[in-house]
Amino acid sequence: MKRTPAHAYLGFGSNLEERRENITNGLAMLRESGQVKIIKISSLYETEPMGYTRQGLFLNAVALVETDLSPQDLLSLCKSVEVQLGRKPTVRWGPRILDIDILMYFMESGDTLPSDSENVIQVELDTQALTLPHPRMWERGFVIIPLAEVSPNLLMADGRRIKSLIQDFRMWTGLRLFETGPWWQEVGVNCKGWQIMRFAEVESTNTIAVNLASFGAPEGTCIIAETQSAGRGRRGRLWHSPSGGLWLSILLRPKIQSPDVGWLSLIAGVAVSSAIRDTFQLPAVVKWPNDVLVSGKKVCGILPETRFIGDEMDFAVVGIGVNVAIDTSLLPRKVQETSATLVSPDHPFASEAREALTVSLLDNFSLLYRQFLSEGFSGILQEVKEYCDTLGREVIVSHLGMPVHGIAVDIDSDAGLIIRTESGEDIHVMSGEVSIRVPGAGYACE
Ligand code: BT5
Repeated sequence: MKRTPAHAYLGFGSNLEERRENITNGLAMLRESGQVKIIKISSLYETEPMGYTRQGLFLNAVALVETDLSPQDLLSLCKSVEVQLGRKPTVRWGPRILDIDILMYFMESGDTLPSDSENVIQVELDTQALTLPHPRMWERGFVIIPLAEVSPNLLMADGRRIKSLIQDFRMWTGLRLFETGPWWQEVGVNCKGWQIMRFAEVESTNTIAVNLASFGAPEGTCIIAETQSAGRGRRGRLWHSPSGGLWLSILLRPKIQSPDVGWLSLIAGVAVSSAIRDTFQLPAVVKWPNDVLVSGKKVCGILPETRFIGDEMDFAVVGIGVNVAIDTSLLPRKVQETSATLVSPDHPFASEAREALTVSLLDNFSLLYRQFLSEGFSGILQEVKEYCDTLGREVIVSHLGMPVHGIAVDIDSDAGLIIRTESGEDIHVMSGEVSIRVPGAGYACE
């Protein structure tokens, strides 16, 4: 009888020469051995070295693989790949071309993945050559975060799911997202694909993304800046972007004809709200069409910009600004009254928290965007409605230059807001300034 293949998690690390290529070459060699099938790979993370710290930054990733090899034979294969790629003996935790560790190894009694706990047996080993599970993996953010990305539902010994560790911002110490997606396409697995470009200070991440798009940059390019000197809001308004916030722009190239981009703002709004809920356990909601609020205060603004050639969209840039850990006293007094930051800039893990939010946000955005492309806006409408706090509220929206007053009763299949006026007429508004009536206090938020 043919044995059901085992599953293993492998950790990859490289901090010498072409780090990214070292890891992709290692993955390709494992696959080409014919004895390892690569099922899923995490994003690439750049991490500060531990132990021997006078060396360059590492790139790390985790892969889930399927194999017929025993743990010992899998280890031999990994070590021979390291050697073929030029790894030389070095000090413990010293610089290396490529390190491949077996983190965990699961035997299956059925055709299941390790996150389905019932049919799997985790192999435990303690020999001189190999200890399983890897003895130090739980203390290492550069293992846990990518592992949680690959298998968020993996059960830990204490019964918790590994995804719960993502919210422990200490895990993100010394870690930042380097690249997701295309880096491992070469090894033959599909991906979700964000190519991250980081800047210290820019005028506006949207301006950079629009320029790159005009020069042919691909879908999935993502610009992140520490600060913006001329961040933009809608209609020429200023977006204040001190350090501590997440200021990013995503480049998309959907082949669609509708000139209206309300769906883009709403996808981004849901992706941000859901990421804030997961990462900070704060009750984030979408205020139609382009804000995210926590307890009535604006914590995020969204700015889509598009270019069409003829009837077809050439590109869309979605600018997203999130006040993750900003000093709100740097904002003008009036803006302070309507806005908030998710955590204080003095939070000991503020920058780690921002990194965790970024990864979660990009993951959510990918899922929603792909669903939108395959099913249209109606495919994500229900989720949008669940996050949209504007529904059921008394609002005033400026529509065709005139204020429309009524109750926001629904969102239509074009992402427009349906407002029922006092006379019972339903007016569909495509985008606009929404003021929400706070009982007993006039209209709030713009
Ligand atoms: C927005 O415009 O809310 C869209 C903001 C988009 C910002 C991102 S950051 C990355 C990317 N690059 C850019 O240059 N832009 C995007 P709007 O709905 O027009 O709201 C602008 C108004 O929000 C301003 O007039 C202020 O009242 C308020 N505001 C400005 N900065 C803020 C902040 N940091 N937090 C909260 N509110 C702010």
